Amino acid sequence: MSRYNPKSAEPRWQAVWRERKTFAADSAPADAPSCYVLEMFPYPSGRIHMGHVRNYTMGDVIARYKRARGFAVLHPMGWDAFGMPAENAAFERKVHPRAWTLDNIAAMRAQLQQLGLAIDWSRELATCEPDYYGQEQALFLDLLEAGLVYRKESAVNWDPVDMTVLANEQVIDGRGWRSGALVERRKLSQWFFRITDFAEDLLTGLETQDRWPDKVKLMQANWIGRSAGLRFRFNIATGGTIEVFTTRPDTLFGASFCAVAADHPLAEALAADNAALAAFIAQCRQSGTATADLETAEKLGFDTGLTVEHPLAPGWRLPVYVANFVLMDYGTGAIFGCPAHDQRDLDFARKYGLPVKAVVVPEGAAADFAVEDEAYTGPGRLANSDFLNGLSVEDAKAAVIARAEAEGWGRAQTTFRLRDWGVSRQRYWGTPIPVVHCTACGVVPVPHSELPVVLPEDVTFDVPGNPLDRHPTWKHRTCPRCGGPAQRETDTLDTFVDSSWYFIRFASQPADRPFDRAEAARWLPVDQYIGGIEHAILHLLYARFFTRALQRIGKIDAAEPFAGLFTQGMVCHETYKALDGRWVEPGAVDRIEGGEAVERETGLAVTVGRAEKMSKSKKNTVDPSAIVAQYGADAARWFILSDSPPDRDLLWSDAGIEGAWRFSQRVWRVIAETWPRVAAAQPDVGSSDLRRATHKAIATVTANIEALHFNKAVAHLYEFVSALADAAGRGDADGALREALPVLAQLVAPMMPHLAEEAWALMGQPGLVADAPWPVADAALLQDAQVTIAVQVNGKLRDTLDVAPDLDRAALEALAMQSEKVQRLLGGGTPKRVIVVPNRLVNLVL
Ligand code: ANZ
Ligand code: ZN
Repeated sequence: MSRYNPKSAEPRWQAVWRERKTFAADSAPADAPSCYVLEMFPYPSGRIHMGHVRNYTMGDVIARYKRARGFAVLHPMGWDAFGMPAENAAFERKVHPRAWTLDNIAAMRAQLQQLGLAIDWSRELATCEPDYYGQEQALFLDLLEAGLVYRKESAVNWDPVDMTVLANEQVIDGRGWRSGALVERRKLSQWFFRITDFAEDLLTGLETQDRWPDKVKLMQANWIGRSAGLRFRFNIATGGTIEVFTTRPDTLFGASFCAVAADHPLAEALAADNAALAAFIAQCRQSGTATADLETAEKLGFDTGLTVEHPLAPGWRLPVYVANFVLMDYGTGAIFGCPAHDQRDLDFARKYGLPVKAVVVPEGAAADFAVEDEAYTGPGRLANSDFLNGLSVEDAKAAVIARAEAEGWGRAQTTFRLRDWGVSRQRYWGTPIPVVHCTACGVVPVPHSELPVVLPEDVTFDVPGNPLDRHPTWKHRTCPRCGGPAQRETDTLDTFVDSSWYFIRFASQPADRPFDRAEAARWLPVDQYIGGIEHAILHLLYARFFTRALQRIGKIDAAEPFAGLFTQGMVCHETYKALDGRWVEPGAVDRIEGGEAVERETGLAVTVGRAEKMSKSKKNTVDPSAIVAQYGADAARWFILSDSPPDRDLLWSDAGIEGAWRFSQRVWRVIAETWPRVAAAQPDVGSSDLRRATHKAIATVTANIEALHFNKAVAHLYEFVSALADAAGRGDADGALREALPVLAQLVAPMMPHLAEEAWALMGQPGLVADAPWPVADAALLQDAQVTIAVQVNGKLRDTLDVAPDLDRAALEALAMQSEKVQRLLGGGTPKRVIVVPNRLVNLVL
């Protein structure tokens, strides 16, 4: 009995593909239509995990399938190589971030190559290399020149002991991760991308993304957060005005206070001669910068003693507070509070004893409808509201806006929740921002001819802070404009900038510019992008912004970078816990008789916990390389595609991978053992069952790969192989088997590419299976030989008929009437009516 040995076959075929440059994107004929298949590039953490295997295998199936369909396929790989973990490693293990990163890349590249991915490795890139980040600096300068990059003061997390800025993940329970000191909010001058300029575009653009999951589009829309409302002025009783923004102008008669942000200019001005207010503002600044913190924090206010006049009711005055829940960077940084119809305002009003007056009454509620501890935010009719009484919420909004515009104290305005993108990071391991600060000229861009601004290698991590800032020489240089002394910007770019354009750089990698426009036009947008749902908001939004910004400055044609998006589910595994509470990794657990689980080393029982996402903390991970070593890459690929729909979680199990391995051997056996007998057979041109099964397999696998239903494609291949094994075992149908076996190799090739090549070669088929055109199903053979017709009497199933397809109504009715069961129910009578659905059913109504 012949056995397939992945250990020798897999590296052998990988070498063949590599030597022949099989998967080079430009190896296709020039007139081939293009297809760009991309999986989110990995962060080089050190080793690949099963989530990577799932992600890259799915992309690989599409890439290989599209190649077989005659597309020129771009399927590249690279490394999202900047970021904090490398600096942490430098601090903890005294290894340079660059060395750590490059070692990790080498290790992970070797692991990915073991999987036999159809990748054009000639286009590999790492964002930490000057030839990548130097081009990113060029793009930064272009955006700066176009006014899409600017500098402004913005809050950061400041560690007062280590005297350094902290990333959000370095703030643990409000304290610095190294010093343990309470973190403060500080203002620093930082760089921003003007993403808000594109807010409306980014929102409406979602409507054209018809191959994106709805949930991702919804998350993006919520993040952009478009609000229509009224912007208007309150007059301060003692002079001056406060501008507020509201989405509920209809509730203006329910107002009971006005509030400004702690950072509002009015608050700052009042604090100058009010120590208590200054202390309150300082207290507000103590809390973290994250919006989530602000949402959940207790609502606090400070009564300024000022009052403002109600714009619709002369003589009515509202108190003015400084409040911690009003944000300076949304709307105008000031609000009016209507406690009855906004929960935050209600909490605030209850705390400070302010009036709560309901002005929107729900349909059917009593006229004296009142709000207690839950604000009413639903629809209804206006009450207690002068000229608005009786109007619906929407009509009342329009009425107030019309009045404000007519009287000149306000105007309709649309606001977005989306903020400009702060890209400054006070870190070493990132793209240096290519500007210098000159005492005479201010901010001066580094001339393009001097790019890349390269990171210095000789840096230390033994003290806190940004190594670029304390490097003895790096930041000192002369001003490109006046030649005087100047200092380099020591902030580096957020690593999300690196991942906002890598897919464009994959399409072409000229040395002298970020990309070639024609090549970008040829490949973009990405036809199929695949990655985790955790990137549904920021990464995708930033990439969409970047593409639009480049389009606006005339550098690229596409507006949307990713035409198709797929978010894959997670890979899960059971968890195991020893009696002493330690997590035990799956590889150290044995199943003994009776199914009980024990720790191999100690022989002691372990508790089997429910399946959870594979994670280091619970030790329920399985190392892809160990799986490849034991079962081969093809079995791993097959299993990871087989068990669940690709957007759902997948449960990894020993039984599953073993089943996949057995199936790979079965495919091999049916080909290796049957081919010698049938190779010389006369091809069957009839319509035998096996020929029908073969063409049905082609059609089903094709349709399921197209729809990204990989698990269904796999399920059908199990069936097909069973049919082949049966026919082979019977020793007949040689002509049909001769046709079917090479088709089988082709259909499994996207999932099990090495086995498919080995089988293809064994059958003496021309060239590589990777290069063979995808098989085409013969439509005539797809028609079922028979269809099953349901025979109903008064809608109840009474009998079935197996008949030739496409019989006409009269024939079906006649056959149904002949049914014994029907005759018995008819008792000699005739039905009142007969309903016939061809190929499906006959219903006799008595
Ligand atoms: C009065 C009002 C009455 C409001 C009411 C709501 C309900 P969205 O929908 O998210 O855009 N707001 C405006 N600027 C703010 C700021 N800088 N910080 C905190 N809150 C601010 O939210 C718009 C609403 O959030 C606005 O409408 C305003 O409160 C508040 F029954 O105005 B509203
Ligand atoms: Zn200068």
